[in-house]
Amino acid sequence: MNKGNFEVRKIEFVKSATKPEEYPSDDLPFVGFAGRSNVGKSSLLNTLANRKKLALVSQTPGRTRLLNFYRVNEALYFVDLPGYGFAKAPKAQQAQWERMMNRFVEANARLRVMVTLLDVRRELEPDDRALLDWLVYHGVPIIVALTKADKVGHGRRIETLRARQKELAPWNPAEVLLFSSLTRLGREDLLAAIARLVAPSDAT
Ligand SMILES: Nc1nc2c(ncn2[C@@H]2O[C@H](COP(=O)(O)OP(=O)(O)O)[C@@H](O)[C@H]2O)c(=O)[nH]1
Ligand SMILES: [Mg+2]
Repeated sequence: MNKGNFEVRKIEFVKSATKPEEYPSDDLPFVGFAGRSNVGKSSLLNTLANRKKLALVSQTPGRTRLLNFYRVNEALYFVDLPGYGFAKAPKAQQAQWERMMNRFVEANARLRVMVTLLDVRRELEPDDRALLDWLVYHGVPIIVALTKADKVGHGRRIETLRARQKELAPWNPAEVLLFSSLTRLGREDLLAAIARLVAPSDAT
C-alpha cells in the first residue's frame, strides 16, 4: 500500500456478517466506519469510493444492522458498521448491536483503525463518548471525521476544527479532520490517514 497517495482503485461488496466466523476469511486488515445514524456515513463511504451508490447494499432491508465488508484494492476491507443512536430502538435490538460491535472490536487483531464520524455541528452525546471510550479501552486507533463540514461557514471552519480537536484530545485520536461529501473536503486527508494506520511502516 502506498502511503503517500492511497487511492481507492477498486472496491467491491463482499459480504454482510454478524459474528467473527462470518468475517472474510483471508487476513486482509479492516478499517471500520462508525457513527450515529444520519451522521453521513453512507455518503462518506460513497465519496471515498467515488461512487454514487456503493452503500446501496446497506440500504437493503436488514443489512443496515449488519457489518458490511467491502474489499478495497485487494488490500484491505472497509467495514461499514451499523449506525447507533436510535433513541427508540428496542432494548433487545440495542443489546444485539452491542454484542456485534463488541465482538468486532474485541476479537479483532485485524482492525487497524476506526473512522469515527461526528456531525461537525453537534455536541458529543453519551453514546459517542461511550464508543470513543471503548475504542481507547481496546487500543483501537481512532480517526475522527467531522462530517457535513460544508454546513459550517468557511470562516468558522478552522475555529470549529480547533475546538473539536481540543474536546476530543482526551481520547487521543490519531487524526481529527473536517469532511464533506458535498464538496469532498477532507477526502485526500482521510485516505492518507487511513493508509498511515493500515501500513504504519512499509509502503508496498
Ligand atoms: N450538506 C451535507 N449533507 C450531507 C453530507 N453527508 C451526508 N449528508 C446528508 O445527511 C443525510 C444522511 O446521510 P447518510 O450518508 O445517509 O447518513 P448515514 O445514516 O450515516 O449513512 C442525507 O440527507 C445526506 O444527504 C455532507 O457532507 N454535507
Ligand atoms: Mg447509511
